[in-house]
Amino acid sequence: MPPAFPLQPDVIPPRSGSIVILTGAGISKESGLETFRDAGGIWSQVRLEDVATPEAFARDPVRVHAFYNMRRARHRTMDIKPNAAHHAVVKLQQAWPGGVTVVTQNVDTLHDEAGTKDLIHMHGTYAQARCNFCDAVVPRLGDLSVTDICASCGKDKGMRPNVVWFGEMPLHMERITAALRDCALFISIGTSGSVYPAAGFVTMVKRSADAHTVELNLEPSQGATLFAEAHYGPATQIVPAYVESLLQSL
Ligand code: BJW
Repeated sequence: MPPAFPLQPDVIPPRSGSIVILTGAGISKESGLETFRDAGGIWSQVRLEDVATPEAFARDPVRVHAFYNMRRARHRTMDIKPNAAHHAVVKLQQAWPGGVTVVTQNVDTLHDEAGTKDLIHMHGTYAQARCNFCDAVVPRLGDLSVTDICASCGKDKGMRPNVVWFGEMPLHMERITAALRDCALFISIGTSGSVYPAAGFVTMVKRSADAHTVELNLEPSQGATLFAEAHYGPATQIVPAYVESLLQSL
């Protein structure tokens, strides 16, 4: 089916060139999940200092668990499913000869559910729990609580969502840096470009690789001027359209 939203890319990378896609909360918005910094978003409802730092967890773990239990339950019970943008990313990955690595800042599991391969959850996922004492990671789809006991080390009070909070080191940075260093095309989808190190990837790519850079977003992000090309509109329209236009070049 032709894309409902035709779109002409400025530059088509060589078919043997690899692609890195960075995604943020905007790609999951039309699936029914909230973004952080848009009007009415998560950070307008709760202070990040109260729920998204290791200090917050040390001070009030019950509150932090309630925040993530609520988001996990919303995903589970509100029939949240991957949308056309998540599926378009998979389509590109299946067809692009040079390979596509997907780096997501999102802690939801919509890319996984869409069938994305070579997927890096740089901020972890709320579908896993991690022990603060021994670092054991286990799947967790239901609620977490301070009374949970780690199956590996047997301690209580240490199980936390396996997500990266402010002040913590994002995950898999070596793998991400290697993918960015080699890529021919960097595509940023639905992220405000306000949280580092992800916000700096576009600059890293321009410095280390002779890569083309594209922003796909509802509106210009904080880092919009850093990108060579941009297309604006809802992710469910512009991502499938952009992917179709790349695939037509093959
Ligand atoms: C649509 C759409 C639609 C809407 N279609 N688009 C001072 C200067 C520089 C850096 C720092 C500083 N002080 C502290 C730092 C470091 C700090 C940081 O960046 N702070 C900034 C706030 C300044 N970063 C860290 O602490 C990170 N760690 C770190 O830096 O370690 C040291 C290190 C050193 C060297 C190398 C590597 C590391 C850790 C950051 C952890 C972020 N954690 C969170 C919470 C995770 C768990 C959870 O989800 O609860 O991650 S914060 C939150 O922001 C979440 C997100 O992943 C992240 C990014 O948000 P995102 O995805 O961009 O969402 P929004 O809401 O901001 O934007 C949505 C976008 O979608 C918008 O643009 C919309 O327009 C668009 N949109 N609808 C298309 N339908």
